[in-house]
Amino acid sequence: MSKRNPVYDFKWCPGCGDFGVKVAIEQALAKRSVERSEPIEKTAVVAGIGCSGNLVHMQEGPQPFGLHGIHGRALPIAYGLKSNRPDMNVIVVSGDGDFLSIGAEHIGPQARRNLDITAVVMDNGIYGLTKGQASPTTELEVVTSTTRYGKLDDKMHPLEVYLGLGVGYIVSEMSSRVKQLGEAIKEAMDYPGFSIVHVQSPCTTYNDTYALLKGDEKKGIEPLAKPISEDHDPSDFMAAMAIAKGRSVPIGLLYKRAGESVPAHERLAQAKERTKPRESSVQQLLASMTI
Ligand SMILES: Cc1ncc(C[n+]2csc(CCOP(=O)(O)OP(=O)(O)O)c2C)c(N)n1
Ligand code: SF4
Ligand SMILES: [Mg+2]
Repeated sequence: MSKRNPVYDFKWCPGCGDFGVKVAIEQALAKRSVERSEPIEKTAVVAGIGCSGNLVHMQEGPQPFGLHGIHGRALPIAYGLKSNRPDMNVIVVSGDGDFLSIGAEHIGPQARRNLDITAVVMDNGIYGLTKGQASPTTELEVVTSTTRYGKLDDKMHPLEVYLGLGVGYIVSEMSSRVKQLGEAIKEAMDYPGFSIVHVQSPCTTYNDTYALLKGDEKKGIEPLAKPISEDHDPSDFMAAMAIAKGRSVPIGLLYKRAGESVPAHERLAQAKERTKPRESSVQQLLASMTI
């Protein structure tokens, strides 16, 4: 396909942060395509369910392959795809509910496996598609349709979670910084292993955090989003954790694990070179049977 999906009639609300993420992904893919002389069809975008996941249908211009899966299962689908087609560039697009609530159990295994994909997580601190329920990243005490007395669970801090689960490459960005976000996604795709680009992508309908993130001088609001200091060494795990635990929303490359990153499919290829597969006990039993 060379045009966006003509039959999927979905529209983001005016001002939705996901517009910026869409353009950033288009820019990142276009740049990758030129740099590697690689057709755009060498990329597949695997989407979860949510306004964010609908990005897979909204892309304009030359189209990557798109797979729209089930809620919370974008990572296992990406795992299946990448395992069978390691030559493909695989991106996951997901929301805070999709990735960090129903789908959270998949982050750790893929991080330890070092699956060579890039997950772009659009965090709006709410379930947007289903009309405004609390998500793991909704602030404590916020009233939503599922938290009528205010949210009672503490807010999750995704960057700390990613670090703790062993993700090797972590970027924190904002949807309104389209050019920088596009560059960050492109670099994350170049990383040979599991990378996450966590994007603050405000929901203008149910949780409009633009003023909080960017600040508002007239209202005396200090911006919550602050660029990571140029002195920061992304290979310093403890420094990355200290930034992640800070009060502000860091912007930039938070963490890149030191040393060589050997992705899952290369680990398997290397293991096959090194060792012969051992027969299972069932195979041994069958071999010993005389009929
Ligand atoms: C198994 C299952 N449970 C629940 C739903 C309903 N559902 C669809 S999207 C969604 C939440 C989406 O939130 P998020 O991932 O933050 O995406 P957003 O819409 O905010 O971008 C839920 C609960 C579903 N589709 N499937
Ligand atoms: S409901 Fe929120 S997340 Fe969904 S399209 Fe509208 S603004 Fe975007
Ligand atoms: Mg959301």
